[in-house]
Amino acid sequence: MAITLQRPILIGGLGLTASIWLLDSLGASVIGLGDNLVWAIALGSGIWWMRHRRSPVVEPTTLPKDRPAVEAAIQSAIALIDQLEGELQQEASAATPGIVDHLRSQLEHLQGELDRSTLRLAIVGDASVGKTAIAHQLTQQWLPQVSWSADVTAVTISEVSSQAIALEDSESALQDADLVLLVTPGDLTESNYQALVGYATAGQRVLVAFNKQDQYPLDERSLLLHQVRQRVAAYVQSVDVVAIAAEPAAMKVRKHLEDGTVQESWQQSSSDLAALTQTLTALIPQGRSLVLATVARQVQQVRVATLAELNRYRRQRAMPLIEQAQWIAAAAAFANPVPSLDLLATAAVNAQLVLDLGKVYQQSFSMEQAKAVAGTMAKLMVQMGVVELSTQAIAPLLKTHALTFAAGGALQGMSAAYLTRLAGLSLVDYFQAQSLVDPSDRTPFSLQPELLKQRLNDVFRQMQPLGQVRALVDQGLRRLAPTA
Ligand SMILES: Nc1nc2c(ncn2[C@@H]2O[C@H](COP(=O)(O)OP(=O)(O)O)[C@@H](O)[C@H]2O)c(=O)[nH]1
Ligand SMILES: [Mg+2]
Repeated sequence: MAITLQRPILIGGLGLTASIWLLDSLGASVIGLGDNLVWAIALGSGIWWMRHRRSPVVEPTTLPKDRPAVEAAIQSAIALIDQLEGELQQEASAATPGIVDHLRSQLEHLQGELDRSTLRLAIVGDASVGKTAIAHQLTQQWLPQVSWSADVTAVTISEVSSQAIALEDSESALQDADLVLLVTPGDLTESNYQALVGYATAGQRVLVAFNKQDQYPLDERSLLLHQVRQRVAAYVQSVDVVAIAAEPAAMKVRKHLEDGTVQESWQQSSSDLAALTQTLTALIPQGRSLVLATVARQVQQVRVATLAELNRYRRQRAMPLIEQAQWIAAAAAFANPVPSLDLLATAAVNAQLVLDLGKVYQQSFSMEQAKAVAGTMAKLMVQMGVVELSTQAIAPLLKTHALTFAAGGALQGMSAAYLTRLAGLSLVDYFQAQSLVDPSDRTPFSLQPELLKQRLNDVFRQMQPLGQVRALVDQGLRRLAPTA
């Protein structure tokens, strides 16, 4: 890899007299340092990236409700996939194989789902809470007497155990369900409660069946039901929390006979599902909107998956840009140390990098705006004390190395590299968040300094651990100083 200097603004932005001969003369060692320095910093940012990658993407939109809105959401997701496909064509080898086809076929399937007339009920809960018993009773007692409509012609019932969810991460019977019936034999456990919150916040209609009522004394039952209702009130309406006994245990009955003896026998009481079947029956007329909600939720999932791929790919394109810029900043500041921290910050954030990263994230703005962003970032970094902190962290590490060398601008070089990386990664985060906004809702570019500050703060914290800084300095110096 050779650094080609086609970026006059980049050099100009550094405000240095360093020119092409300098970088040429540093030649091989510059490039060598680049790889190791990048590697050292990447260690830290890699961990940072893994963490961020795993955090769920929460779009600011609420799910569409009626059919035209859901259809519009499908069209918008198609447009996003088109965009992904377009961007991937620039460098097809970087794409996850088959991703575009996969996303498209998912959407096609969902388009067909708009007319689905079979409602899907998933019964969820821990082992032995009575899921099978409930499914059986519903199939026997309830299904035969439901009055179907054009919208809903059938209900499929599937059983999903909590263990299966934990193992599978995404059990499809559960993912596909229009209705989730969570079964509990008492107050909800914490893990059940968290699962419920998950379904509800994803947009699923959740019902709670408080089963095995027969295990509680009559006078306690309504109090217990009230408690469960209270616990889930934020996510589930109280009519959707029902008390049932799917398969009550047989009871011992004592009969006192006339001759004074006592006769004992077992009596099986019949199942009591009335509250549940009543709620389910009332939901049948809402079948269409339940199906639409499922489609909307799944379209959203496709959208999130598309954005994830888009962001993965964009980040892949952004990293070499950051590395190159960080690298040039380091070499320049090393050869021509700037006297003040403010200048160091200015040297580290250059408008060309801002512009290039903006392009990767489809943010259109002018060079003037890019310069303004770079200026704002530099100012923020000084204000936040980031420049001082990173310089302070790097300086003592340099003391253990040859003094003459350390005096020669290594501090500035290392700091410039570190700060460029910080600025670049923060911008990537910032642009990534901006790109979640639907392009049609997007106003012309205007920087939101508060958000940018937040990103800087987050990324700085991720890059801070001393081990990372030390690795950077050690590796960097080994390359910069052949005699050290
Ligand atoms: N006492 C009582 N036991 C029940 C009730 N419903 C189910 N059971 C019993 O709980 C046990 C587990 O039921 P099952 O339906 O297999 O639970 P699953 O593992 O959730 O499918 C069985 O012995 C059932 O007879 C109920 O309402 N009351
Ligand atoms: Mg079972």
